[in-house]
Amino acid sequence: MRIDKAEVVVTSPDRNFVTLRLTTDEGHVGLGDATLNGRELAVVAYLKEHVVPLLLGRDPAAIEDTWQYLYRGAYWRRGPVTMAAIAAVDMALWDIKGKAAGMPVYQLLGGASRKGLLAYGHASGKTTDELFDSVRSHLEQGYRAIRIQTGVPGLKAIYGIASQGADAGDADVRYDHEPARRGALPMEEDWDTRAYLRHLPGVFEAVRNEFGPELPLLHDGHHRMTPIQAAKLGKELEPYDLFWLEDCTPAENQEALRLVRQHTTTPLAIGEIFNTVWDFKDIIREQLIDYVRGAVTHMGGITPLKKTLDYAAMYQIKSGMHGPTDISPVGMAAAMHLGLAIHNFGIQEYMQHGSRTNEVFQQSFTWADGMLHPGDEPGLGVTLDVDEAGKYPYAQAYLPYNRLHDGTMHDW
Ligand code: CS2
Ligand code: MG
Repeated sequence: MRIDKAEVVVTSPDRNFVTLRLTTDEGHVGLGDATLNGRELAVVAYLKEHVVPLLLGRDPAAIEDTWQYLYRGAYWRRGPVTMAAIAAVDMALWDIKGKAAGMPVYQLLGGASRKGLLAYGHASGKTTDELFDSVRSHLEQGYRAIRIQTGVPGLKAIYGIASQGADAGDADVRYDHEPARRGALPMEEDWDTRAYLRHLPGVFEAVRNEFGPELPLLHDGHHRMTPIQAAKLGKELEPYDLFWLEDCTPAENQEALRLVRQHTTTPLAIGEIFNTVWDFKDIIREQLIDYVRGAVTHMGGITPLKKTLDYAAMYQIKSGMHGPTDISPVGMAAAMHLGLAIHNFGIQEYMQHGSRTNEVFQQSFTWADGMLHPGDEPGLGVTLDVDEAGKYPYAQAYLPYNRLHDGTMHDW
């Protein structure tokens, strides 16, 4: 079998997606997600100009060798653009191998280690009442674990608040929040860490009082605190027994986590912007995190993320794969297959895609009793309707950025 066609499909049904579509001379089709939010076209160029010419005529069964060929052969390794491109190839090859074998990918990865995947959804609100309504709506939709994001008095627009979309007049805003805004330039948001630190513990107290002690609650600090601020928040949230506090400090300074660990037992999740096992190596070995947030789409594929999670398992660190709407249905399917097979599965993020997206990508996964399952279709279980995709051309969209009151740029 040989790869004899490689297409890079760009579509923007509810948001931009980049998908690699490989076809073999025996007619098997493999899909791979290469979506890098706000920088999509850079990956398109990397794939079209540099990777596709290398794939034609190759044996699709040689997944590991192809991965090494694209990683070592590039000379210039790592980084979000390179690793998203390699990830798409890796996913597409696993998809083809599953179809050729007549098996779902999780069976190729060692079979199912559980019935399904506990998943969490995004509840948010500018006010506590709005937040409570959002939590209730998630419970009604079957979620059994919920991420809590709240507005902060005095701040106009901050990360993770779905209703801000409605304020900005987005016609088809759902309860989930898509951070990348269509338009020629990124939106500026304001931030004040001290105001956030004063406000958040009270919100978690209110949520626990309203919804009880058992419901797993998560929060995303979204890279905004200094190490000592993160230590303080982690400590003050301990009474509310969080499932995890995510991205509490910018991830470049990994030593910061030693200081956070010294002060709090709140579990820490890190890594959605990481691209290789090397980004995780030290914080795993030093037991500085409890959950690996790496996504198949941004970590170079199923092949390297499985190796990273197998390494994490030695330290009893679990998976918490990134799953917002900018991970496409193909990337989500790959995460579900990997999550079902590994032993050290923790939880899966699950922001639901929009209706147009679900028409472009037909998916075989199931969602029941708060758990996802990738389904038992051969391969990844996703079909891309290229004609439907063609209806939605790429639309420039940027993630917002942050400025403090004095105008200083801050992590968004
Ligand atoms: C977030 C993401 O879901 C999360 O944990 O950190 O929504 C993130 O902001 C986006 O993926 C950025 O594209
Ligand atoms: Mg996050």
